[in-house]
Amino acid sequence: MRTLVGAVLLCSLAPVTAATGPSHEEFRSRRAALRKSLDGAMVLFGQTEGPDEIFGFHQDPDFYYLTGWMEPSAILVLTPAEEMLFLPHRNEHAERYLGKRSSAEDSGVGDVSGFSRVLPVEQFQSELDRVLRSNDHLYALDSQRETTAKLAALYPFRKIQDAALVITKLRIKKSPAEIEALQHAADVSVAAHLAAWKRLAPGLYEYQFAATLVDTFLESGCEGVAYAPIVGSGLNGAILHYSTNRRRMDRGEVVVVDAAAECSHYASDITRTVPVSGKFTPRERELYEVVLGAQKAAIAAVKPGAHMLGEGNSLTKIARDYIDSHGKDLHGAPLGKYFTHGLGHNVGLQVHDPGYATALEAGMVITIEPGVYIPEENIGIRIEDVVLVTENGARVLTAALPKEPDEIEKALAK
Ligand SMILES: [Mn+2]
Repeated sequence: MRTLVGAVLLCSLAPVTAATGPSHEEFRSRRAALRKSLDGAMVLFGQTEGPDEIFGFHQDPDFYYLTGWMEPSAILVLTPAEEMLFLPHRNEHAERYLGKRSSAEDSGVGDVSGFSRVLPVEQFQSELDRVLRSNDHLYALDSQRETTAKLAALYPFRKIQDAALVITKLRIKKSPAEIEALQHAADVSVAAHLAAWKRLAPGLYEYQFAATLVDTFLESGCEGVAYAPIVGSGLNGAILHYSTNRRRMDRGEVVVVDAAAECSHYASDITRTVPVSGKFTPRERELYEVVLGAQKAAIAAVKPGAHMLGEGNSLTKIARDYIDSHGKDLHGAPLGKYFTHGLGHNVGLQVHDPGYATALEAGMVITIEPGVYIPEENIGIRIEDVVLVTENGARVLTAALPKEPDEIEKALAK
């Protein structure tokens, strides 16, 4: 009976988000991996409440990656030898608005947080003083300007190094649990595109298409969008980050749909370009085949050791060369100059997950998204998939969404 009461108490203390996403064990092993590569002390500040309670609390992604902690104003201290989570005291006034919070005094806080040492924030400075006696190097995030400036004021004779690269080196390679989460976000996003395709017809507004996408994300239990959905028909398709979504779509044009869900903190990122009437015109299909050929050529070259960028046989060069050697604009010029953005980026907790110039390694997850944008023809075409680099090649996490033009027309047929 006593255990039962204990379990019930713990449940009522647990933050809602503990039920989804990776386990405490996963976060603990991330910290263990980071501490192994650390040659000093690292201090990370969790997001504070901020002025933005209307749009909800968003944890700092690096802080989340290492802690899974979703309550505001926590601080993390890591050294090769130890790890500590600092929590603010209870604030009854704030809790009336925002719900119950954990504090270092709670009896079950170790189980709730996954940390064996949880201390009140008042002890942060004395504990940091202590660990710095045996650690020369101090790491903090350059991106957390205000708090890092305060640290620098506390320790004027220490050079504070940016923690970002150390953390990115871990974040860039996804664990099996992360790959599972990314696959789930991909699956929900694919289902959302298919649901929106079902209602696509001349006369539908871009925002109505977006509504079905977002509806599917939420119905599937995901938090929402990984980024503002882009539904760009006709000339809007040539605007790379168009998200106004106000236009009425018409026959004889294609719509660029770049939209994906965020589920249990992990993002996806998919683009498809589909004909509003259900059938590509011959010119649309011609241009579409060029982008598709470039995307397939780049995906076929994804493997450990390949490079995204560079003049050698990089994936970007493969895609650009393909676009430049297939198809022409209305003046007979090659199409490469209409491919006006990067070929892809890392995906993970963030849709644009941090990365750095390095050869691909197994476990990295990237997008491959060539496009051509020709305002003179009122057309943009982009095709984007999320790709996991495997030991000997690639696995396309978003492969379930058709991209062959015949398959798209079949899927759009009413
Ligand atoms: Mn993308």
